[in-house]
Amino acid sequence: TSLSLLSRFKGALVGAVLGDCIGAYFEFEWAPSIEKEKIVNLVNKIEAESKKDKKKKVWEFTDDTAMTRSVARSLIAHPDFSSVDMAKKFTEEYHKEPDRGYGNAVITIFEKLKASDYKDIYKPASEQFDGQGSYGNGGAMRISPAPLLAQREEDNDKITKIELTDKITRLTHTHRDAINGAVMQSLAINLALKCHEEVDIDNFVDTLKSDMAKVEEKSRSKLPKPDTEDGAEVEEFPYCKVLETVREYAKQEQKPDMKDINDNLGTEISALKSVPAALFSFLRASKYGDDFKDRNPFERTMMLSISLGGDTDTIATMAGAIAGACYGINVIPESWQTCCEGVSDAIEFAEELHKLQGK
Ligand code: F2R
Ligand code: MG
Ligand code: MG
Ligand code: MG
Repeated sequence: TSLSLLSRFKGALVGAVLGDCIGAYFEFEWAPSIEKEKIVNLVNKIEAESKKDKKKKVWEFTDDTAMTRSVARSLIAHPDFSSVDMAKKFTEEYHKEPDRGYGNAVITIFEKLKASDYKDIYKPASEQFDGQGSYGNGGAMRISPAPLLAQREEDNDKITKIELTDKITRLTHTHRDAINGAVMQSLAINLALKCHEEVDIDNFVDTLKSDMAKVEEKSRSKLPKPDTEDGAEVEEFPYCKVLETVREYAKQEQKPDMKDINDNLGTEISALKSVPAALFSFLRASKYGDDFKDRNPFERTMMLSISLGGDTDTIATMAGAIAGACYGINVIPESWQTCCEGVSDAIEFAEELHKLQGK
């Protein structure tokens, strides 16, 4: 039987929340990798906790989810996209709960937007880092509602999806790598919405690579070349290049070495060094059990993505969105859902976005 689109929408948004809440547990450690026992223990703890009637511990979401919720709410209220509304939602949410663990630089944008009374929405982001823009993964981490909404524009080919992602990302991130990372995450979610039970890794990577080749070709001429510290030559197609490494590690018979993943994909706060790790986690876990053999592919995606270390909440939120879009809500453990903050809202957003299909 084929999965309903609604189930996949719920899976994507709930997967994103769970990745953030569970992954955040290790973000402060900023470890090069997390031992599998630590992750198994945390998951066991969550599953035991869910059986409690009273005083259940709730794992809280961070900036990743705070911003995703604003993207969802804004797109639901304005399906044709309102930059002012979305910028306001980001800014108001930040001022309401500033302690969700936002990036150090992005908060300057919220201050400037508020002070300027939302006059020039795209200006503060373009001024970040002396005009270079942020290369952080803050655009990619929050993008999941966009490919769900843009699913309705299927006939319009991929342009709509890419443009919507671009406009949402630019509100805070104007660096080429941040924008293209958000685009790759968005396209990966869209592809996952169409996956069947068995994920074809080669086909997934090939499709993504051919789309990213067009995206990177376009930004070569349109977006400023990023500065390099030592004046070294800038890689013109960094996402296309890393996709080959993702393919290799996802497919190899042997369990990949964590150090290799860290060195060659990255688990950092930058988009270029975190979006590939999320995609790798999803693809690898679709085929191999590795350290988490007794778990289903969704659970394995989450556990593997956290075990990579570094920016764990963000890599897990991105991996969770892709896996959820692929496998749907029914494979996501009930116990995880009851112990994470913001799950019922995510389900509601999925329903609202689903209602907008065909409109
Ligand atoms: N902020 C966190 N976690 C704390 C990270 C501690 C870590 N040890 C560390 O700082 O290395 N998590 C949340 O932030 C990430 C999303 O960030 P976002 O929204 O992209 O924010 P921002 O401030 O724009 O960028 C993040 C940092 O990246 C560096 N950076 C970005 N662009 C740069 C540039 N052009 N030149 C130099 N540095 C740049 C800065 O340090 C920024 O502060 C997620 O992980 C989320 O969970
Ligand atoms: Mg976070
Ligand atoms: Mg920034
Ligand atoms: Mg993070």
